[in-house]
Formats: sequence, structure tokens, C-alpha cells
Amino acid sequence: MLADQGTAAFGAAALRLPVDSRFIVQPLWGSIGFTLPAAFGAQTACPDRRVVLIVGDGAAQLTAQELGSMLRDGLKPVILLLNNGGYTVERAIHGPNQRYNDIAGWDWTALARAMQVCGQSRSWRVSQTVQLREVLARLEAPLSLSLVEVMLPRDDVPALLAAVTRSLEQRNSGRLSG
Ligand SMILES: Cc1ncc(C[n+]2csc(CCOP(=O)(O)OP(=O)(O)O)c2C)c(N)n1
Ligand SMILES: [Mg+2]
Repeated sequence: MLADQGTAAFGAAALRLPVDSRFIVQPLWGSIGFTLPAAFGAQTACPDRRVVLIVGDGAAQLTAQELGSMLRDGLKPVILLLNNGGYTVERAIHGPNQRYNDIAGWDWTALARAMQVCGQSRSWRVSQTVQLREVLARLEAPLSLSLVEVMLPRDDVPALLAAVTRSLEQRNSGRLSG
């Protein structure tokens, strides 16, 4: 499993994973978009393992072309693309309504199709938990590159991120010393 910087990494940090799973994040440099080509590398290195990538819409827009490389090589990762209309983690830290945190809307379910010539991918758009569960149940052994566009409310953040931003706000407002 790979989780990109943004709400993806903050949410995935709280997951309990099976003992033999590996979890790839890049918290130190935090360069968004890293995990999409990293998923390409992981799936190439481990063709018999199921690679699950959780990536935000903003991050994915930086390195989306590597979907094409994965399709070229016939790789079958599961990609959970979190569509919350922009840079939600940044909104949580500063400027919730600033235009610089909005991104251009993309038709994510059409994207993989546009990058292939002979139908090696499948895409879904889900907006309810029950739909996500249904799709994930089908993806226990993916037959093709599988992209699930997960629609999320713009300001929906994991509990860990909410706690971090609360303490940042306290510090910035001078209410916390030291
Ligand atoms: C290359 C790079 N550019 C900008 C940033 C600053 N940055 C950190 S998180 C983030 C937003 C991520 O948005 P998204 O991938 O949509 O995740 P979300 O929090 O919305 O789920 C940005 C712009 C960065 N870390 N790296
Ligand atoms: Mg986003």
C-alpha cells in the first residue's frame, strides 16, 4: 500500500494492515505525486503482490502520466483516487476558501481509458461507503488496472489531521507557549 501526502497519508496512518503488508509513504520530503510512479515501481518489483495506491486528486495531477506506463506494462494496481476538489490538507492548514487550493476538475474515470488503446483498465466513481465496499470486494484479485474515484466532501479530513491543525492554530494564535 502506498499513500500520498495529503489526507491520504493522514488517513492511512491509522489503518491496521495485515502483518505481511508493506506501507510506503514519503513524510519527510512530502513531495506530492511521488506515490503514483512509486506504485509503478512497486508493482514492477512485485508483480505477484496487490499494490493499492491511495492518492489525492491534487497529487495525482502532478504525475498522472505514469498511469500510461503502468497500462503499457499490463500492470494491475488498485488506485483509490480521492477527489475532494483540490488541496484539502492545505485548506485545513491555511486558506480554506483560497483559490490556490482549488484545482482543475478532471474526469478521472475517463483518464485511464484515454491513456490506453486496448481496454486494459476499469474505473468506478463512488460516493458512498457501501459502493466503495462493493467495488473493493471485486478487486481482491484485480484483472486489470483498477481506478476507483472516491468522491469526498471538500473539507472532510481524517481525525489525525484535524488534531494536527488544531494544535497549529493554537500555536499560531499564541495560545500555546513553548
Ligand atoms: C511537489 C509539491 N508541491 C506542493 C506541495 C505542497 N502540498 C502538500 S500537500 C498538498 C495538497 C495535496 O492535495 P491532494 O493530493 O488533493 O490531497 P488532499 O489533501 O486533497 O486529499 C500540497 C499542494 C508539496 N508537498 N509538494
Ligand atoms: Mg485533494
